[in-house]
Amino acid sequence: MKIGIICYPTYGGSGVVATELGLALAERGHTVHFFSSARPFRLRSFRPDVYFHEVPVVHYALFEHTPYTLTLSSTLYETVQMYGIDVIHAHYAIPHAAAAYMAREMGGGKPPIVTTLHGTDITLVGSHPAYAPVVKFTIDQSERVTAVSRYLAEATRELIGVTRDIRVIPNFVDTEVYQRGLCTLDRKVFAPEGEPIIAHVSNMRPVKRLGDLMTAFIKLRRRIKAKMLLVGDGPERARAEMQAQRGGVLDDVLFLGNQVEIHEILSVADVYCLPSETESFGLSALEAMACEVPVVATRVGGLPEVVSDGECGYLVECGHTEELAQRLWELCANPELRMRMGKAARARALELFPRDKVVSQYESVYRELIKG
Ligand code: GMT
Repeated sequence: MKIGIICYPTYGGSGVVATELGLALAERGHTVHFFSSARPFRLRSFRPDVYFHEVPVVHYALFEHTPYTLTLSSTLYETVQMYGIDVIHAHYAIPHAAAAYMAREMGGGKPPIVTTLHGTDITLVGSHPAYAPVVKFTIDQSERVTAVSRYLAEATRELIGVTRDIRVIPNFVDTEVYQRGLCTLDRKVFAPEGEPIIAHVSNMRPVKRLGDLMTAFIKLRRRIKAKMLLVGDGPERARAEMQAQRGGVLDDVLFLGNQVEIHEILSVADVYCLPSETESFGLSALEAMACEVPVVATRVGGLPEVVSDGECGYLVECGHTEELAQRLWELCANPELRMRMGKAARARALELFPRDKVVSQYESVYRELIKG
């Protein structure tokens, strides 16, 4: 099959899932065309069956904001005509589903569209009255719609009033890459005295609640020596750095910025923490689980579908920093417990979210459409 994948190029779960899916499809013999404003960061090496189409951003004095949706629609349409793409897969509804719709209509109703909802395209941005009508319309107009968790499928019905069928296809992890045994990093670089290491990976937006993470870490440090690795960058980083400094823990918190080899960092971690306000899935938690790292996360959104409470980590109430600190302490202070939970976490990742099983589900969605 020839599959067109639209995604965001930057650090973020939807771009990661889209890129890893495309690469896995290419490995299975399909031809994949990626569409994005820049090369997706996980699309590193060359493959003859993987194309990347950079969507132009055309400025003009009259435009206060460049109409990216239009250039994406044109790029999609042209590429479909030229390469005979069989199906367009839009990752993240805004504005990708709208551009796919426009390209399909320009092409006389072809090719069919699969839209995958990732989370904030519904929960934070998509349900805003300024976007909701077009998000609902383009979801309704897609031939198939998938969501990364049961929670997100339900939220799409509740928040936007979508009534059509939404298939749940969870995110996945490549357990061959994300595994502890392959790590080449020396954990002493981060924790010279053998301190337990807590890791967090995010785009550091308010929804990730870095303030809660830092408050909990400051509380934890009063009880035990520990280090924290923060991977990623974003608007809340500076505030978190200040909080760490004021709390007297800056020496124990390492802000590593955006990183590509996340599995290396996760593999030296002892606990993963994701205290988000909302999280449709929590891909980074799954990646940590695959590396045998138990997770302490909030009981929100799709996280309970990923992290089983008391088995591969703990779920806590959002905003309860005392409970968060307590659970972090339990794992930091007890190597036997975190090892047992880490093993259970990897077993769950292998059982429920392995790459091949999930990629096959997407493949069968495409096949249904192409046959149809
Ligand atoms: O908000 C983010 O963290 C980025 C966003 C994205 O566009 O990648 O993440 C969403 O999609 C991921 C991949 O499906 C999910 O794992 C994240 O849980 C989801 N984020 C939220 O729901 C906040």
